[in-house]
Amino acid sequence: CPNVYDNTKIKLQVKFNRKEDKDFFYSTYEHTETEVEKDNKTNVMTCKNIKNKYEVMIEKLKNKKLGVLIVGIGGNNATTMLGGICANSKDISYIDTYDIKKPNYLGSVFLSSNLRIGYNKKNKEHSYCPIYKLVELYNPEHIIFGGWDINNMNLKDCLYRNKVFGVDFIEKIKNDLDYVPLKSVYFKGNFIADNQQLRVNNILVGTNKLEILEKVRNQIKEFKKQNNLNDVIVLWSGNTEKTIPIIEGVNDTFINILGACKNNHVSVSPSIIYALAAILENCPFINSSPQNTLVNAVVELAEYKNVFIVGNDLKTGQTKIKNFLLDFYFGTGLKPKSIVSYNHLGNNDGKNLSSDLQFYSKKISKSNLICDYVKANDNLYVSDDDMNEKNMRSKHKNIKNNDFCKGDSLISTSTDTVEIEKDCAFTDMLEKQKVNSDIVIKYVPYVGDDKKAMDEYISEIFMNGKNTICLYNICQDSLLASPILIDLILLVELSQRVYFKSLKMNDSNEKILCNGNINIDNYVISHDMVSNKYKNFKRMDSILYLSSLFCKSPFNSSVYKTRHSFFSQLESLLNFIRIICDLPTDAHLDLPFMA
Ligand code: NAI
Ligand code: DG6
Repeated sequence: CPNVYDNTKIKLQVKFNRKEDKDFFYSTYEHTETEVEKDNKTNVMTCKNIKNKYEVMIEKLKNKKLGVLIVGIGGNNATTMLGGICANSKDISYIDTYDIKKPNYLGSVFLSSNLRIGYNKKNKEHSYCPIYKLVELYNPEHIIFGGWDINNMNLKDCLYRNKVFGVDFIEKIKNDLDYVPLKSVYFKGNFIADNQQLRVNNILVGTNKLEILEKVRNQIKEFKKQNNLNDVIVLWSGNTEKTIPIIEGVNDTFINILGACKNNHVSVSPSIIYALAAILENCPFINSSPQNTLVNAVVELAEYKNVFIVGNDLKTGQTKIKNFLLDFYFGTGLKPKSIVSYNHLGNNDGKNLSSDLQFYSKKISKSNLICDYVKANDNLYVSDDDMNEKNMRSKHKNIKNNDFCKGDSLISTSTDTVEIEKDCAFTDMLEKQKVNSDIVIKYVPYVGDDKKAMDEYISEIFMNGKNTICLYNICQDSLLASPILIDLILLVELSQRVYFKSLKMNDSNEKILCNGNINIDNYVISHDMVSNKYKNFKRMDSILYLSSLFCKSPFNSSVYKTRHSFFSQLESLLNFIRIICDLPTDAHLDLPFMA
């Protein structure tokens, strides 16, 4: 897509007293974490405060050129994001039914929300500022976009097919989206629903999956070269795929998955091919869908190459509200007991999800949230424990399908017991049953992108009373999702320019993927790890946990467990911004007012 507009709306407007040179801004940060040890016999927790000092540097953007390759570029979310960015860039006016409208970036944390920077002594008021005025972000309107789709429809026609924007809007931007998607990765094997078959007319061919992987790498190289880009980010915005089985010797290590590609193993999905290709080309990979693309083999490669990976699934509507409602419940000492989430929609995403296997991936993703809250608030459920444990143990015996992860034949079933067992370890399952939770999604073509969502929350209140809250939400699904795609791109780009030096950093911890070169047949990856070290500074971990705010099912490393609290996800992102701007983190204590 041409992206030639010079837009200077996004620029720094806050002055700091921080060090800088021609390439970097510098700041320092002292972090205190409490190390907790619990004695299970006495139930006593011993706490020790651990301090660590960091030096931080952010690389200046200067003339950096960023490209983004979108998988599923003809889809609703992708074309909505591109149309929105284009309209903002051209600053068009358009008629929306009756009124004249201007474009905006509502729904993007980076481009529309404010952060508290401090306290204004004169006015005795808190001071707030849009994030993009505080930290140097890449202007989305300067990104060079390209991408793949299994359907070869030109994007300007996709805008009409997808039915998100009105006709006047489309007419004003469509020529800027004159682009035919690249040939794509498509494998038989129900990765996406059978009902998508009619779209498949634009695919790469090869004798095996390894050959296809190489072709995708070449497409990325070509895009980078043709557009003279410094960096490329690959974003999966394709249909939800089925959840693939985790198989030892196949997708557990990078070397094994290369072998699996070569042998055309049925579990290697298209999204895994894009992820591997991206990382091998040193491009971060974002998974905006729920499926488990980020298998251990992908993670291992990403960590080895120090390339960022982000997933899974966008937290846009129902789950976003669920997230902060759970903050409200648990934060105020209420006890959720039943959460039922229903929605129907009629876009192509809904059509794909009307197939059991793909629905299963989405269901898992939409259900994940509650587990962590329950674990962190175990004290609320003590009296329920006996009952639940008895119930679940007896159900557990009846589970027939609990080994789906080990085989290839994942079959979606309708009983909750089986689905829960498939998703969680037994202990998690117990946790989960403390709160009944169910997810229903129906495909109703007539409603198109205007998703209708209904939620019922029942919580226990004082003296065993009950409090029921029902929500009815009509939303334009793709308009909620697209700004989050922009945020993820901006976050990953920013994170690529941020380096930390910990005084306690231990360099000897670096992973070694293989000794020397990896050589599978004629496929050679040289051991040319691009070090992310710069003047002894290091980038953050490959698994970019700061993206949790934007993901329904935040993917995290085995070292750090995901924190599902919406408040803590938002604050961790904002504190990250504060740290790199040499501002103190916000403790949310209004001590200056007391002085
Ligand atoms: P969509 O169905 O409109 O677009 C997906 C596109 O991907 C289609 O154009 C399809 O042809 C293409 N595609 C499928 N497999 C491909 C492959 N292997 N290579 C290249 N292209 C491929 O779906 P939409 O609404 O854009 O959603 C995209 C994803 O984002 C879905 O997984 C959806 O569940 C997820 N999502 C959507 C949210 C929303 O609010 N709209 C929120 C959270 C996640
Ligand atoms: C129906 O649930 C379709 C899905 O793709 C959702 O629209 C999407 O995942 C958004 O989910 P949520 O729960 O954040 O509204």
